[in-house]
Amino acid sequence: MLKEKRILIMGIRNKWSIAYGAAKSAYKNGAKLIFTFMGEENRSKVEELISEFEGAKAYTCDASIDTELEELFKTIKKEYGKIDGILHSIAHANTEDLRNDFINTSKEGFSHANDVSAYSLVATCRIARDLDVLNENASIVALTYYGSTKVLPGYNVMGVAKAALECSIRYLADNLGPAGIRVNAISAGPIKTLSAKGIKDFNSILDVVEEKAPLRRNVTTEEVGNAVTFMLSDMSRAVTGQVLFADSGYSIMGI
Ligand code: IMJ
Repeated sequence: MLKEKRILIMGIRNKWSIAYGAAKSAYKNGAKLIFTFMGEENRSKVEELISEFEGAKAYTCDASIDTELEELFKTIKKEYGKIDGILHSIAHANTEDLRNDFINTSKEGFSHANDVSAYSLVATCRIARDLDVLNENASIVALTYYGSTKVLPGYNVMGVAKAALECSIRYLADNLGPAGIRVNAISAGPIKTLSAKGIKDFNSILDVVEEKAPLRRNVTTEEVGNAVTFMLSDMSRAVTGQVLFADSGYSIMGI
């Protein structure tokens, strides 16, 4: 599905990352991969992780800093020319904001979560477009979660940030549509990634999905990755501005 397509995967950390599951799916489907990760100190770990993807290279990038995005896309343009797709797999909130009641979210914590998790997509799209890095028919995909529209214990300010991300997807899809560029999100079911570590009662959330979701099971990063591959591929050519749930159907249930 992604033969000859060059795909940038932003936000890989370890083998449990959704970005890694997506990379496996994209690679199996013929994509050539480029990665970004946070923190130069993680370089050797990430390089080892992506060594199974032939020809893949990794660049550090803090997507909440516009100048780092500019450097990244300048480098990509120089080394590869234009690209065909981007996966945005980036989110962060301060731990105290996921532990305390939402009402206590500080102004700084609120803007940090929105900066890193939502605005970074807007900046990524704009800077990639302005530097002419995106092929016509390029597809941009972001990851989101059910907590954007429903209250889940502890999701708090991340829910607000995901709501901003999903709404940004619609406005970005409108702005980039005339250039043939699509913007969509995949809403993944809960998965034990590093981003779920330390979240209290996470196991009981996984149990509820197993019990209540139509498919009666949780999802894997590779399954979410397959939904990402579909959105990155020409099979979804007519789809833009949408949120597609890869969640065993959990989100359709009323009770
Ligand atoms: C995160 C918090 C609370 C409930 C949660 C999650 N549920 C799920 C997640 C039910 C599925 C994971 N998720 C969808 C996220 O978007 C996580 C984002 C996140 C996680 C952390 C943990 C460590 C930290 N900051 C974080 N920022 C964002 O310091």
